[in-house]
Formats: sequence, structure tokens, C-alpha cells
Amino acid sequence: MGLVSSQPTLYDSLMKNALLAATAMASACWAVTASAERDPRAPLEDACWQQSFVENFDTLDLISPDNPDGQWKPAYIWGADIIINQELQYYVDPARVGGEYSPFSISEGVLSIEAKPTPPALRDAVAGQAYVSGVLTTEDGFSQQYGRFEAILKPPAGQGLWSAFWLLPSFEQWPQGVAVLPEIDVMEHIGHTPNTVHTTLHTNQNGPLESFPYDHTVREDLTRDFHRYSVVWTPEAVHWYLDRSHLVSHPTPRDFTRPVHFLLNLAVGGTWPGAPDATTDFPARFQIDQVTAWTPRPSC
Ligand SMILES: [Ca+2]
Repeated sequence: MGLVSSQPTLYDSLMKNALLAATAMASACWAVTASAERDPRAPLEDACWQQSFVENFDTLDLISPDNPDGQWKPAYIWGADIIINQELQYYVDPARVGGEYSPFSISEGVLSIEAKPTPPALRDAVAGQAYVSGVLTTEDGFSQQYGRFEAILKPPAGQGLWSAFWLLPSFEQWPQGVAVLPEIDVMEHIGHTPNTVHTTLHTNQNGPLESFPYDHTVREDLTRDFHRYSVVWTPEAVHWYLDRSHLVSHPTPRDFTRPVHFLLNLAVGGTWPGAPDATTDFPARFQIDQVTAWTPRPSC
């Protein structure tokens, strides 16, 4: 892991025609702007970026007592028993339940994070939470300051489901500072509004928490197919993209000064989506085909 791979992704197969069109547009744009500052509103073009991390999820390199140098940690830095946002799930570390249950599975190069009602056999191990699910982070593995951060993924539909792909700075220990901030939410998705992707910055640059949320409602139901969600973070601004097309930009807060790592999780319930109801299908699966990071090539 962490090495460049040219292996095509499931998403690449699905989106080939769309990407060919987008690449043609981008090429035309670069021809005009090649000698000028890169225009963040132009479509993302891989030729302008050097890949610094790739995870294709052909296997899951999970950190455990048997694999302490793995890539993905199945817990937040603050531990599994601290529940945030009044969420209803417990993020299960397979090694901590004796390997009898895992919210993670791999099929044909796609990772699934599965959420479902807590099985009776796990009730004593999940702090009384009604649902089990999973979180994966590279907190003990990959991190990077500035550049492009991206995943190809498909969130689940359904009342009470909250999928997230986000970035946090790495700390030596917890707690440090007033919170684990700043935070860049590359994408969040609430299962009962399938056509909307949420992108947000959280910062303590002026002391108290400030949040800058941007919502984007698109024509497609984002739970039907894999899409590419990207952030480009520079000292000046944070830019978000969906399927390589620019969504929005926001000036980089002053406290965004540390390398950040990846986080992927499927929350159930909580203050934002509300609880699941009889219409919610379980198990629910947040599917991730690929996660990558990139640094800019000076030639673009
Ligand atoms: Ca894959």
C-alpha cells in the first residue's frame, strides 16, 4: 500500500465514457492556462498530479495485535466508547470482539462498511448502542499536508444513515488542543436525501468552533453508482470536486497547518440524520472502491 498502481477501478469501468468527455474538456482548458496559475475551477486532470497514496481495497490491511503495522485503524483516536453527535452505532474493532464479527468486507476490489442492528451476542461489547458499524482511519499510517485527497465510493440510501469521507490532523496523543480540529469533510451523505452531497470545513481559527457547510444537490441519486469525491487543499483555499468537476471553494482557515489523515465511516442516527425507521434497510453498506492522495506536478 502507499505505492502507485495503474490498476483500473470499478468506477473507471463504469465512468469511462464520461471521463473521456471530461478529459477532452480539461485538455482544452489547460492549453489555454498552461503557463498561468492553475485554475481550481477547471476539471481535475490526473496528468497534473503525482499520486502519493493509493488504496484499491483488493485486501484490507487492518491494524490488529497480529498486524500492528497495518494501514487502516478501525477506531477513532478518542476510542470506541466515546459516542459523538448522539449517534446510535458502535464502531466495532474486529480484534476487540474476538474476531467473531467484522463490519468490514472486501468483494471484487470494493470495501464495504456494514451497519446493522446490534446482534444479541455483541450487546455486552458495544456500550449499549443499538447498531454496530465501522470506521477506518489512516491515523497511524498515511498523512499529508496539502494536495489532493480523493475517494471513489457509494453511500447507502435510507433514513438514519450518515456516510462520511473526511480528513483530520494527526496528533501524538489524545486529547491535544481544544478538539481534533481542523476538519475537512470531503463528502458527507445523509441517506434520506440521496441526491445531495455535503462538504464542510470546521475550524477553531478564532477560538470557538466555526463551521462552513456547503450543500450540493445533483441530478443523480448518489446512492445508485460510484462517484469520485475530491478535495484539493492549498495554503490559500480548499476546493471540492464531484466526478472531477468543481463544486465550491473556501479560503483555508489559519489553523489548517498540520498533515491530515483519511477517515471513512458509516454512522447510524445522531443529531443530523435522526434515527432509522421502518423504511431503513439493514444491513446498510457504505462501499469504497479506492482512496488516493496526490501532490501537484509543477508542470501544470
Ligand atoms: Ca478497488
